[in-house]
Amino acid sequence: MKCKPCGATAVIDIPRHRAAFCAGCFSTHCHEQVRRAISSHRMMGHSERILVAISGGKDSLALWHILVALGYQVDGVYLGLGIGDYSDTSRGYAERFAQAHGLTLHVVDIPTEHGFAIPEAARATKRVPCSACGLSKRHLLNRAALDGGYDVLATGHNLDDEAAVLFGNVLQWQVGYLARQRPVLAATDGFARRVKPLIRMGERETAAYCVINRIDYLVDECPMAAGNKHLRYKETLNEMEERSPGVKAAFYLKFLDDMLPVLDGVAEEERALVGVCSRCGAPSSATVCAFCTLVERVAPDPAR
Ligand code: Q46
Ligand code: ZN
Repeated sequence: MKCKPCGATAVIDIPRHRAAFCAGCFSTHCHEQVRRAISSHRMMGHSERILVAISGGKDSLALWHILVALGYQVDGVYLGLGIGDYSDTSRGYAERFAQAHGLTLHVVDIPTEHGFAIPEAARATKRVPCSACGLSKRHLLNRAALDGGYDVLATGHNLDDEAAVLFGNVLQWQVGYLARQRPVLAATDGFARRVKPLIRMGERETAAYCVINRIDYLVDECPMAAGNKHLRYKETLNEMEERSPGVKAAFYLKFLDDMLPVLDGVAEEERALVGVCSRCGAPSSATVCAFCTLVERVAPDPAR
């Protein structure tokens, strides 16, 4: 197997691109995929301050590494979820990466700062952990970006993640969710701009990028992920991809090109509904936002 760009011995093949790459050309290829995603969706500029959400896993660390290599000014933020050893270990990977590369990492620890851990929130709300986790992440990462004066919040959602979410949204015809499933969500009152620069890279590619670039990442999946329906959608899409390489990228990337423009009007309507949370001032269509409602339920403030 020969590297397509340079002819050296290849270390990885990417059937969807009908190409194999040596280590050096693979890193260049990944940088190019991210550069293309950023420029074709006008995600951000080099003069802007970027905050990247870091979990300690392969996607977020690869993203941080690539954005720095592409010359962006990027700090990281790690969110402590209080998921036992998993959280302690993942924080260690995030901190070691930041230290080794001389980068700034902010840490927001939910148990210390908000008085609850994600497993408790799941028990109290009687919903799957990812539900309380997802809403806490959205709220707290956005707040970290706004409070830190960043222009952009970048997350490590990759092609597999986005294709799985799209698959779920299509199965249920969740038109509102489909309209908001964008690689860039523009800044609005109370929301930092959110971008997903890894939409052109699959998770096998982010893992290979980390190995090739000696980025130590947490391999273990979150113990609370069991039963997550997106994992099942990923398996289904992977089976299809094995038989027809490229089908996953076509499903998602063609949605961006051909379907999202049709849904522009729906996105506007959803945005027009937003008001402000009476407790924390975050955008919310209810009097009290979903995060403040969760905190109230799991860790009520005795003074209130
Ligand atoms: S961290 Fe949180 Fe994920 Fe764990 S509880 Fe679910 S959403 S699986 S990316
Ligand atoms: Zn609130």
